[in-house]
Order: sequence, then C-alpha cells, then structure tokens
Amino acid sequence: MNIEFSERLLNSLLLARHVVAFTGAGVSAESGVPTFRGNEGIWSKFKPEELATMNAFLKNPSLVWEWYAARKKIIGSTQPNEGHVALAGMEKMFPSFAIITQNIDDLHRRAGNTTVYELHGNIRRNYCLRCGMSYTDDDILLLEMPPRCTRTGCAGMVRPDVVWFGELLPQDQWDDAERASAQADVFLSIGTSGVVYPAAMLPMLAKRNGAFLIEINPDQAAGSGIADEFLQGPSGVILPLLYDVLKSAWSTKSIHSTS
Ligand code: BJW
Ligand code: ZN
Repeated sequence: MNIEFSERLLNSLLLARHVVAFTGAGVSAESGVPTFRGNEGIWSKFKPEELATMNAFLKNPSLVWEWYAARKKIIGSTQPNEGHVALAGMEKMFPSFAIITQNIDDLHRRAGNTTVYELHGNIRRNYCLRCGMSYTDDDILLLEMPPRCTRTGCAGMVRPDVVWFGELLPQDQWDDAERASAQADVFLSIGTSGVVYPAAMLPMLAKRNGAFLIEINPDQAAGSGIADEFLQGPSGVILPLLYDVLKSAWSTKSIHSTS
C-alpha cells in the first residue's frame, strides 16, 4: 500500500509532547478478533440485548457465559498484529503516550504498551457480582458453569469484567482517559465506528482542547467529519508505515540537532 503522509500531519507528531491513541475493535481485526458492527460483525449474528446487558445475564447466565467462553478462547489464541506493535514502538517516541482502548482483548499490553486505559474492561478478568472477589480464567475453569463465588457464605454470580450496555465505565479509567484526551497535542482515533458513548465523546473533547485529530479506518466512521486527517486503510498497514516515517524523521532531526 502506498500512502503519503501530509507535512502538517508529520509536523503535528514531530512537535507533539502528549499523544493519545484511541482504539476500537478494528485495531484487533487483523489479529483475528471479530469487530462488532458491519456485515461480518458480532452484532450481525447476535443481539446485544440478549448477550451484553445485565438483564440478559440475570435472565440467562449460561447463555451469556457460553458466549464469553467462546470469545475468551478466540482472543486467547490471538497475537498482537503489526498495528499493535507499531503503537508500542510509538510509545517510546513521545514524552507522554497513552492508549485509550474500547477493546477488552489485552492486545495493547501484550504488544508492549505500558499506559493503557481500558474503557470497557478486560475479558481475562472476572468478578463476583455480590462480594466483588476477582477470578482468573484458570479459577473459572475449575468451577461449574455458570460459575458461582467460592468465598464462604457468598455463592454470588461470577461475571466477566467487561462493560455492558447501560453500565457505567470504570471511573478511574474514564478519569484518566478524559484527562489524557484533554491534554493531547495529537489524538489518533483508530479502528472504531465511533457510535458507542461515552467513549465516542473523547475525540471531540481532544479536538475542542486543541488536539490535531487523525483518524485511521478503512471506512468513514461516525466521527470522521471532525478529523483533521483521515488515513484510509487497515491499521495493521498504516500504523507501521507511519511509525517508520516517524523513526526516519526523528533520526534526521537528531542528526541536524547534533551537527
Ligand atoms: C478497521 C479494520 C482494520 C475494520 N483497521 N479499522 C442512545 C444515544 C446515545 C447513547 C445511548 C443511546 N442509548 C443507549 C446509549 C448508551 C450506550 C450507547 O452508546 N449506545 C449506542 C450504541 C447507541 N452506551 C452505554 O450503555 C455505555 N454506558 C453508559 O452510557 O453508561 C451510562 C448509562 C448508565 C445507565 C443507563 C444509561 C446510560 C456502555 C457501553 C458498553 C459497550 N460495550 C461493548 C461490549 C463490551 C464487552 C464485550 O465485548 O463483550 O463494547 S459494545 C461494543 O461496542 C464494545 C466496543 O468496545 C464498542 C465500540 O465498538 P468499536 O470498537 O467501535 O467496534 P465496531 O465494530 O463498532 O467498529 C469497528 C471499526 O473498525 C469500524 O469502523 C471498521 O470500519 C473498522 N475496521 N477493520 C482499522 N483492519
Ligand atoms: Zn462473592
């Protein structure tokens, strides 16, 4: 794929101190994790209200657990792709670089990013609805389905630590994400349809506070209209190209500044 990055896009990154990459399911698509929307998306085969709400879980915990067990298996067998790897490399280029992700697959941390705010939880964690006790996937394997809390006298229902529709986002992750977005000099919005709130507010918040907004997606998304630059294509291709261009720009810059 041949792509030319504009001078203003590169300058915005070369001058940036605070950079945020806001990611959605599209970033993990090339790792083999299905996206939610679109013809092949999860919500084209399943109804969100039957699987991704507290009511659904209380009504039919076995069905919801069956779905999560299958997704835990798929996600557990995936690896970070070239896009994740490029974002991990970019973390080292800037004084501050944060990933704000809607993804629950842990692939950013597995790629090597260290500042990762997870807005919709993490599928590898589980907790008891009644007492809050945490359970790993290995713990869950030892329990009968649907799993119940083993703390003496509790027996509450154990659920995956993800955010369902109608639920509040984890406050600490949201606070950090809001602060990083408001502070960002450059805000990259990558692989998200931008339709799920409150996450979808963050690009607007960043832009209102002066960030240069770059969007990466094969298709136009809900927030595309406000982007300063739209890079059309898969993130697994575009991000490594961008990372390479930045690396060579930095090395030229350091040659100039030392000569
Ligand atoms: C590529 C690519 C490649 C492909 N490279 N790109 C009416 C109006 C406004 C808001 C609401 C409303 N009614 C209800 C709400 C609130 C609701 C909401 O926003 N609903 C809208 C959908 C209408 N939000 C909530 O309920 C949130 N909580 C909340 O608001 O709390 C306050 C409250 C409390 C009480 C009552 C009411 C409100 C919680 C949202 C939780 C979302 N949870 C999920 C599931 C997580 C768990 C799990 O996975 O099991 O999170 S839903 C799903 O959507 C998942 C994702 O994180 C999220 C966002 O999706 P994402 O990442 O954008 O993926 P896709 O598939 O949509 O897009 C993929 C993109 O990638 C596409 O653009 C492709 O083109 C692109 N792509 N290949 C780059 N190779
Ligand atoms: Zn419990």
